[in-house]
Amino acid sequence: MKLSDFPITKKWPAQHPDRLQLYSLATPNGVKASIFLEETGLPYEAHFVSFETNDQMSPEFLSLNPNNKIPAIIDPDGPGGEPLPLWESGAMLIYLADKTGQLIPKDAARRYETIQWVMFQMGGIGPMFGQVGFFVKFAGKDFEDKRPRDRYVAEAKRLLQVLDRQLDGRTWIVDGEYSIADIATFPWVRNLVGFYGAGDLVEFDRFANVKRALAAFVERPAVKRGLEIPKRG
Ligand SMILES: N[C@@H](CCC(=O)N[C@@H](CS)C(=O)NCC(=O)O)C(=O)O
Repeated sequence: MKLSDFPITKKWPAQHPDRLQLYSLATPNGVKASIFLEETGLPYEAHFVSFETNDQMSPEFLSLNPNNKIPAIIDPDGPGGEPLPLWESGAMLIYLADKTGQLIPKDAARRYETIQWVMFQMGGIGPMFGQVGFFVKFAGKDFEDKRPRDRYVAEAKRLLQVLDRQLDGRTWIVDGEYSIADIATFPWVRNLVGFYGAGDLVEFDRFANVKRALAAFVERPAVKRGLEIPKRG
């Protein structure tokens, strides 16, 4: 199969078919992929998926990701030299780290530790912080009953506490080495206190180690670039 055989390339044509194709939007899940790609320098082409026009529901997008969510990629040079379509940002980070040999420890035990923290983000931080966003920033903020909001705020605090303990005495999440665990996690922390404006609710100031690591994360030049990719179409 060639890249041009993928229906998504009809809606988002590849200018550089030899490069990795990224279909995304600069959300906390989307920027995980663009930050990784900016950090490693793997050549890629970014395509803007607009939620305003429900692009993620188009037949072309669904042909790549039936779960109608960004980010998604096609690596034209996947395993065995064949194109590899992939979605779910955690799977993408692990795949790209293995492909490039970057941002994941080589040592087996630390590699699994890194994957463990990526899963912690995927199963905990992402879904729970996302719920906080719904109840604080989006439609749920007008609900009179504050119990659902408080439940997710409490869970977000608990997760921040876990992260804060892990970062105690460590620069980054896994043994001081910047990795895909950080790339998965910090866009969500940034979003919680930034875009969602939930910093006071989750008492963010209590989590000094998380605060310090987030500040270091957003100062990285590749992170600054990745946070703006893809550019709005
Ligand atoms: N677990 C997925 C979640 C992806 C996700 O929730 N993406 C959101 C944007 S941050 C999305 O595409 N939403 C569009 C929709 O639900 O229609 C991942 O990490 O890739």
